[in-house]
Formats: sequence, C-alpha cells, structure tokens
Amino acid sequence: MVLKGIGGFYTVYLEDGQKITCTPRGRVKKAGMNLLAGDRVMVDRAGGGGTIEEILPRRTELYRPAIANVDQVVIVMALKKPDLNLFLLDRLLVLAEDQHLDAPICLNKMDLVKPGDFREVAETYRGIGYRVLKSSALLSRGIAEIRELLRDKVSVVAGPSGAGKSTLLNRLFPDLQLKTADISSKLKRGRHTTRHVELIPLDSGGVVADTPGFDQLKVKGIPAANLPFLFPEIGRLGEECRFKGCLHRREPGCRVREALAAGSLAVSRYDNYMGLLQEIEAERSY
Ligand SMILES: Nc1nc2c(ncn2[C@@H]2O[C@H](COP(=O)(O)OP(=O)(O)O)[C@@H](O)[C@H]2O)c(=O)[nH]1
Ligand SMILES: [Mg+2]
Ligand SMILES: [Zn+2]
Repeated sequence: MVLKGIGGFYTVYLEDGQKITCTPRGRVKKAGMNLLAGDRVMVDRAGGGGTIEEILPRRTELYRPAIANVDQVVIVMALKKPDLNLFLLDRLLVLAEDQHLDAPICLNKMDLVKPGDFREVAETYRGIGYRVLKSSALLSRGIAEIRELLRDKVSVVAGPSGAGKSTLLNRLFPDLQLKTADISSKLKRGRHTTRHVELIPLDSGGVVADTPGFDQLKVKGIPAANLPFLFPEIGRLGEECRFKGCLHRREPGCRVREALAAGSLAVSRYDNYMGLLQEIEAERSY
C-alpha cells in the first residue's frame, strides 16, 4: 500500500511490514493514473530497489484529501473549545454518506463538559445508526475504543481545526509525534499544522491519515434530489411521503414534517438538512 508520495517517490508499505521507497514503472505513469496514498500496488524488488508495476483497482477514491481505498472517516468534534457545531458535523456526515463511507463520530474534550451534558446529542446520532464515542485526549479516555475502531481499516480522521485530532492520534500512537496546535503556535506557523497526505500504519493493523481541518469542504456537486438520502433517517421517512421526490419543505403529506412535529426527528437534523439544501440550490443559480 502506498503511504505517501513526494516528488515522484512513493513510500510503499509491504505485507511484511517493511517500508520502502519506490518509483513507478514508465507504463504506470503513461496510463495516466495518479498514484494516491492508499493505492494498493504490485512492486518489483529486483535489484534491491522498488518499482511499482501495477496499481490495483480502487474501491473508493477521496479527493480532499486525495486517498484511495478509504473505509471510514472518523469525525472528531470537540464538545467545547471550539463549541460543538452540529451543522459542521452534519455536513461532514453528508460528505461521508455521499462517498458511501462509514462515519463513526468521536466527541472529544469530554473533560471540558459535565458528564451527561451531551447525552441527547449522542443518542440522536446513535438512533440514526452512527457509532458515537466520547473521548478526552487530555485524560486519555476513550482511547482503547478508538484504537479498536481503526483496526485493519483505512481511516481518515476529519473534523474542525482544534478538535483534537492530532492530539488523539498522538495518544494512540505515542511515537507518531504529530504536530499539534500548541507546538505550532510556539513556532508561529499558524493553526493548519498538518499538510501533506500521509497514511500511518498502526501496530494493531490498518492505516490512518490525519488531515487538516475539513471546514472548507463544500457539498458541491450533490444534486438536491439526493440530499434527503444522505440524512439516512430523513431518507427512510421520505419513502412514505405522498409525493415521490418530496424535498420535505412544505409539500403536503410529508412524513418528514410529520415526524418533526411529533418530535421523532431531531430539529437540528431537519434544520441542517434545510440549510444544506439551500446551499445546494444557491450553488445552482450561479
Ligand atoms: N481539554 C482538552 N484539550 C484537548 C483535548 N484534545 C486536544 N486538546 C487541545 O486542543 C488543542 C488542539 O488540538 P489539536 O490536536 O492540534 O487539534 P486538531 O487541529 O484537531 O489536530 C490543543 O491545544 C490540544 O492540547 C482534550 O481531550 N481535552
Ligand atoms: Mg491537527
Ligand atoms: Zn417529505
């Protein structure tokens, strides 16, 4: 598996755990396929070097960050500092759903809130079918669960800047030494401390990529008609709306609005659905 590529040189993680630097054979380059981190490749080791002979078919392909074969996006959100932003959480979930990726949610900095403060939020997302973990990188809480979550998978860690992504990964794998906000502010290098894409192999199996904040990610290119299905509970409810293609605004016989009125659909989820719908429609009118 390709872990990273810099200037035409690729670090390839072999099945026996070795990491070697490889260059692609001419015909791999000619095929016009850009090698991505996460690509599974066939390597020729004749002569002691490493030549990438073939890129195996990709199961999935993410663009930002550019990583192939991702299984899941672990969404890390702080409960405080910065305050939990459910609109951003739902946006990340929509992007993950659109790519057919699992998206476990990790609510970090639980040490900054009272126990039980965010129970309702956790229950809402569990009710939809998402895995929800709570953690504190500061107190090393929830670390074992996260390690288990990452086992044998290709994972991308996403979430707003400052949520604690790098700190959590450093807790998981102490020899990682990823830069965190504290260190970077000392170096006066701004807050976006994580730059290039690199998959890090885990002792327990699997690889993980730390990413810079996903805050700029747009829901660009998602057709309005698909959006309801990217909120799984809204998609399910919508199957019983009176009109096919109901967008759950003011249409008569809308089961989604009924569920909202009855309190069985979270108000924040509906509001965020409407917010993203508006964003998509504004995009189209440019
Ligand atoms: N109180 C508290 N602070 C944390 C926790 N996790 C991270 N931090 C702090 O939050 C800041 C941002 O962390 P960082 O890992 O750089 O965030 P990233 O931008 O998501 O990678 C740093 O000052 C960390 O020390 C936590 O669980 N509790
Ligand atoms: Mg970071
Ligand atoms: Zn409807």
